[in-house]
Amino acid sequence: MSNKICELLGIKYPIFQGGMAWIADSTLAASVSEGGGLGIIASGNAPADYVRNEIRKAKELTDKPFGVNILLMSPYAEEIAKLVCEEGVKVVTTGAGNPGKYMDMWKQSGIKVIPVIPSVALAKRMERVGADAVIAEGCEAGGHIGELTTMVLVPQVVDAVKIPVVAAGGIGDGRGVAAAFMLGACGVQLGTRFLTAYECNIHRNYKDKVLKAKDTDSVVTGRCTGHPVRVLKNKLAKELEAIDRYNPDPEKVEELGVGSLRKAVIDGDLDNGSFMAGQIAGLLHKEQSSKEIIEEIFKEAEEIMGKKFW
Ligand code: TUI
Repeated sequence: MSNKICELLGIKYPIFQGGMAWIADSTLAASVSEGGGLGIIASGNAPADYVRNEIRKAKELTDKPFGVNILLMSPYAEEIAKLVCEEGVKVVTTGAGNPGKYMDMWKQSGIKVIPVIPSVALAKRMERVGADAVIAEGCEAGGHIGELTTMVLVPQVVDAVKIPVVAAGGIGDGRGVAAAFMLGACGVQLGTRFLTAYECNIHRNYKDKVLKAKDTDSVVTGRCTGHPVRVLKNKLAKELEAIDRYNPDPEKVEELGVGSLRKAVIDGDLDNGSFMAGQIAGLLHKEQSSKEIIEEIFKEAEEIMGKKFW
């Protein structure tokens, strides 16, 4: 059976690995692409040279398609937007903003553009300016999130646009994938599940924190800044939560947040790190290779659906 996302991108399974800042490097992205999904290198707030190097490393590791995620609030977004054209990247996903101003340049370079959107209005705008598909991300997701849950966002976006919709947020296994397809999505993006991949080079403390998390262990911080972020609970998250609740102070939140993702990913600093993860972390208890993750998920989804639907 044909699937619009698989056809659009030339991949085996309609699954993307989320472009997680500081986390999704060429090793993780290439492992997902080799496993039949779409691996995505995160540019986060990194300079263009870092991203160029990761793109070149990924090309050495796989000849399958992979993508680059551009965080639109990065100071290097403009430079990286040009770099993906120079490097012949096949797919760009975007986060935390409106990529409208880069759209023509990317389309002229033959790049498939798939923005992450948290609302129907932005999905429609993205379709109008030429997006090839959209990723509708619900607030169950880790990291920077919108207001709506995946369950309500996905079907409303599906009804509002003609381009394919990829569902993200709260999906961790074959049941979640089957549910996303029932809502009308024709692909999925998973971040948190790939944190448990052997090929995911995060600090041991980060991986263990995800593997040990239970259903209620994440919290949304930074609401007062206008950029709410879902993280696993720890000392820093409690401090940030208290600021939001009792004494909203965006500058204080920014100050505490600076470098905190690095502290989690590189240093494994359990008190002061920002351990971004989605609500589905509570479901995850084992490490696997990216290929095993993808194959297990689609075997389970196929069993539930009673047929191959991709
Ligand atoms: O971007 C993400 N997730 C992220 S980015 C990130 S790095 C970061 N670190 C600290 C503070 C904030 C971010 C960690 N996780 N997901 C995609 C996503 N995009 N979620 C929400 C949005 C979004 C929000 C508003 C997309 C577009 C948008 O548009 C506003 C507008 O301009 O209309």
